Amino acid sequence: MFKGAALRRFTRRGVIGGAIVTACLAGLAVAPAQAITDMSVTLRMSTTTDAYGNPRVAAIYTADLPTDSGWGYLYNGGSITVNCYGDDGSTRSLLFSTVHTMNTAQNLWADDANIHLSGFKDAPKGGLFNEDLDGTDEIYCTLTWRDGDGGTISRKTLERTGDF
Ligand SMILES: [Ca+2]
Ligand SMILES: [Ca+2]
Repeated sequence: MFKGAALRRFTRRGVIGGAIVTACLAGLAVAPAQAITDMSVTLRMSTTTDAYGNPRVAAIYTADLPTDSGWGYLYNGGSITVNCYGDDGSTRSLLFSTVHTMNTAQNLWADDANIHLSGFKDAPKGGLFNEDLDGTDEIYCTLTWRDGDGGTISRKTLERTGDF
């Protein structure tokens, strides 16, 4: 009898222990990805000259999204839409719009701590970014992250002013 009870206790412990180990392993396997809840963005304007000495203007933008599951989000269809505008008081004009995904651009990638975007759009000076005729052009961008489930985060860059 004693031997049987001890065996049953042992077996019960074994079953419970096994269940705990299984639960822990399952927990590890299905642990939710670190949710993306923030995004920092930057914009700078750069004026250069091309090979023929003609001036060009570039809008250079970045985004960083803290997450330890960046490649997972990108493989599941994560994207960043960049819309850049000229500011005109109560109105604004869309200068360009572009969508970055892992599959169509090499400039959207991840490491162990972040998803990164580094992109630019350039044009001749006096062209695309010449959004006002008074020599003071005001450019800003909104960057919108969309994950594969439809979750979004949007951030607006600082406005950059110059003769573009
Ligand atoms: Ca303006
Ligand atoms: Ca202008």
